[in-house]
Amino acid sequence: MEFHDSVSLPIVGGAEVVRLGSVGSTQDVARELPVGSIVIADHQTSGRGRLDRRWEAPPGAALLVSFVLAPNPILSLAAGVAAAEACGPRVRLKWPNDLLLDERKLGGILVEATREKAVCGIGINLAWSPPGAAQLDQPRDEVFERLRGKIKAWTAAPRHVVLGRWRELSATLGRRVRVDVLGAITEGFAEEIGPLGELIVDGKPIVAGSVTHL
Ligand code: BT5
Repeated sequence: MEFHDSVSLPIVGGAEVVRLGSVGSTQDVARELPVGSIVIADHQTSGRGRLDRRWEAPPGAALLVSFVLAPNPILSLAAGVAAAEACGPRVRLKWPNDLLLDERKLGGILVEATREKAVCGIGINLAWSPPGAAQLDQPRDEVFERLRGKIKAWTAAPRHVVLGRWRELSATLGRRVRVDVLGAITEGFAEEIGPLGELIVDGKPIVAGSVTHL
């Protein structure tokens, strides 16, 4: 499919899919749109991850999409489940928000929420990946259409069902991990995820941070 600037296609409920050629970040366009909207871009000049990290992808080589959704405390995990299923059976999840293929990072999820809405950005490497990362080598439109359906289903699913599916897809649970919470490093055994998606390491809940599988 061709990507054009500023072409909008109506979807049910008055929301829209905005398809862009080049944009700073799909997150910033999505933030201004109503719940139900989707922003997809061919290229981002300032794609971002968490904590102001950069998200890199050459033009046309990745799925770069932001969904405007209702706030949901386990959105990051529901989106991870949706994205893993949209990619295929070999994809696993690393807490809190990475998609892994053969233990390498295939994609990432960034949730930026206000009281009214949550903007869920998903980046998936398709035809290119940075050194040490993975790529899916599947057509962008097909991955996007599957992802759209899965996001709809998993964001509406009951919390215990999302958590159960996340556990099945997890590459983190049952492993020794190193956790970095704003520079404070701990190591331990990743035992479980709690009811709000927190990672339980040696009995202690971790609500945010970066995990390395050991
Ligand atoms: C993430 O952050 O993994 C969330 C990435 C979300 C990107 C999407 S694209 C659509 C939407 N619009 C945006 O502007 N963002 C979202 P984090 O866990 O902080 O990981 C970021 C780190 O991943 C970087 O510091 C790099 O080390 C690495 N990285 C950057 N680009 C990558 C890529 N294409 N593939 C694999 N790793 C990458």
